[in-house]
Amino acid sequence: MGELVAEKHVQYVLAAEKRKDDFESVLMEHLRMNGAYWGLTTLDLLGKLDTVDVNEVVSWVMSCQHESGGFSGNVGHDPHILYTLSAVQVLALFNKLDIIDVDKKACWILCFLTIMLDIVNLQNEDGSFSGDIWGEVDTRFSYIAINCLSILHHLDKINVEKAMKYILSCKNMDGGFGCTPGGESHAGQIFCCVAALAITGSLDLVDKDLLGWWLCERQVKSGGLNGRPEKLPDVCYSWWVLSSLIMIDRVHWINKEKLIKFILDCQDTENGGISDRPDDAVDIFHTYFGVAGLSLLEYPGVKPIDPAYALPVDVVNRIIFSK
Ligand code: GRG
Ligand code: ZN
Repeated sequence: MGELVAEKHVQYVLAAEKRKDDFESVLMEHLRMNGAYWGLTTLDLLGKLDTVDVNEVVSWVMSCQHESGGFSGNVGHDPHILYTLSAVQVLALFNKLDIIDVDKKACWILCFLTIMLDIVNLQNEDGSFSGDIWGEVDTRFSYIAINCLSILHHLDKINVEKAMKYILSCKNMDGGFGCTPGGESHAGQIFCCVAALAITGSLDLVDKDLLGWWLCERQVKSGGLNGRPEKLPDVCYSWWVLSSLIMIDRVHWINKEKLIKFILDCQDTENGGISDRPDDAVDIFHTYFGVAGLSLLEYPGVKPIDPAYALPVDVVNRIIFSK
């Protein structure tokens, strides 16, 4: 079995941050905030976050905040909860959620209060969450709201009971969850629902054996995981499926060695980066979820990541559990 070419992946991520005009960067322009979270978390998991200019990143993140409190994917774009979580996660990585600078104290408090208010306003009467003012509802947005508010220590500002009730209304007979009630079970949505339940301490509401069975059935012959039956395996499901299995304590139901091999086989060992499947083109999204998957698999040299918050364990301990 090959090895993780960690240093090559660090170089790949650092180069991706700088590229602005190639094909992939143009496609990524509107979701650069997500890209920043994927790239910077990869660097942190590989112990290389200190190679980045903190002030430059933090001031760019703040330049994407809107009056509503929410963040956009890049300067000049519309805000959406998808980017607000990435922005909060990047600030968390750099330990910028604590007010250290006394002069800017009032400004930071205001910034975090507006983020909190923006998210609270996105909760609907039935407990679900919309992603922005246009109103689309999805269990992804429930997870994002709950993760963000937990990081900001403001979970008490929403109706958590209704939020959990809505998530449970998206549970299917097969044990999985969809994006809205009646929606097909999909590993990505399952991660969102299980992580939201984990953060609010509600995992006892899940049938762990039934869901665990559905999730471990996602492992195919090559060792990789797919997102639903009859689909191709993809490195990013090493995150969506594995984190869910860990949260419900059923990770021993899959073959970890075979999954490690599948992820390592998706590396570009020459230029760095990880792809969705062996021999495909690499990208920053799959590089992050490949490394994060290896972190969940306790691969040597990769820092541990928290399966619910999707942040390194030391960051979560500092923010959530030290207060
Ligand atoms: C902080 C980790 C983190 C997440 C934030 C945005 C979000 C919350 C979660 C997304 C969950 C999700 C729906 C993931 C799935 C992504 C994916 C690979 C979609 C592709 O779906 P299909 O149906 O592909 O096109 P398949 O694999 O089914 O063929
Ligand atoms: Zn993928």
